[in-house]
Amino acid sequence: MSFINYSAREINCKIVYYGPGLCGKTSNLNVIYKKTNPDSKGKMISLATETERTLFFDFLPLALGDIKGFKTRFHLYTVPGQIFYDASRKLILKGVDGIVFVADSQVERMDANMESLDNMELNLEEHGLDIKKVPYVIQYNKRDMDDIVPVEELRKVLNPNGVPDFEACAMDGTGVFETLKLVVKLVLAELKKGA
Ligand SMILES: Nc1nc2c(ncn2[C@@H]2O[C@H](COP(=O)(O)OP(=O)(O)O)[C@@H](O)[C@H]2O)c(=O)[nH]1
Ligand SMILES: [Mg+2]
Repeated sequence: MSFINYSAREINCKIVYYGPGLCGKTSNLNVIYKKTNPDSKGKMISLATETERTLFFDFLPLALGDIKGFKTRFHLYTVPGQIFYDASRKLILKGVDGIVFVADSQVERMDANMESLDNMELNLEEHGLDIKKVPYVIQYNKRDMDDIVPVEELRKVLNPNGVPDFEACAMDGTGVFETLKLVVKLVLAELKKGA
């Protein structure tokens, strides 16, 4: 549900990076932020969850070209992974235009991946959204680590519908822009359908 600002001639889109705690969501945004031209990005807000009174998201507006004279502005968010921040996760999904599910490839995080995926589908449902209809890509992160699940297995378990998926190492940036570009492309395609 993109937000159109007619006076500024801007279309605002929201992309949410979802996934279990420590899977690499913030690392994705850090890479994107670092490698983006200063003219096309706003301020990144990134707050730790350990301290009190924190906002539980990362936020990164990115301007990525025009549609019919309107600038498109993408707002990238991450959700807190920990179980007890469910209310924040739900809130952050409100009005989402595109989703990146970041999976942690480590064998020991497979249960956490599945739990987070279930939680995401449930929270989307509560907003009346169906993951089969929202622009959606999956990223298998931490491919550089030892003791990881083979991609074919990750696919079977986390991607039964065969949405676009990517291998990544968010620490060095591998796969980060491929993932972002595809979800942006899907969101823009959806926008043009409605335009
Ligand atoms: N080896 C490795 N470590 C990663 C990768 N991505 C993230 N990390 C590390 O995993 C930890 C958690 O990452 P973070 O982005 O904060 O996870 P978040 O909780 O999903 O936001 C950090 O120490 C990162 O440096 C990766 O692809 N490979
Ligand atoms: Mg984070």
